[in-house]
Amino acid sequence: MRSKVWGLFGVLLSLSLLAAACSSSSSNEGGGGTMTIGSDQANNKGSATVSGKSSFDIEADNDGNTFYFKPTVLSGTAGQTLNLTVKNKGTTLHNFSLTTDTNGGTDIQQDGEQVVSVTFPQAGLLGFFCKYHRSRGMAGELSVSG
Ligand SMILES: [Cu+2]
Repeated sequence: MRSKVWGLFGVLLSLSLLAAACSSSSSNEGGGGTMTIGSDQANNKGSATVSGKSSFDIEADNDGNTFYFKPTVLSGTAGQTLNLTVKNKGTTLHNFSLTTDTNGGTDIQQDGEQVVSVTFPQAGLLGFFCKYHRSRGMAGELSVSG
């Protein structure tokens, strides 16, 4: 009798964990841990497919000591241009810089947002980062598949 009750509890627990996993993946795919982007080790907060879109929102954020862009990977098409609205949801000043930028990129004040026009590469990936927290994993990529 006792083991039967615990067995049922285990099934219910597994089901609720499954449900949580499904709901969290609906807004963006994957994420978790870190990933290598060029010379950066980025905190991975998932990916989004932006092919065919002309605008998209991403978060520049920090939770405690974890600094990140969410989603971290934007998958698009070769040469695609995209107006990215970068929203600072964190507790400090953040920045959006492409690795090809030579002008220091764009700062985004706390609770503020900035629209940045980006162009996807012809192949491979183009990295971006926050110049203030790059060494803490605040980086991401514009990725072209195929
Ligand atoms: Cu930052």
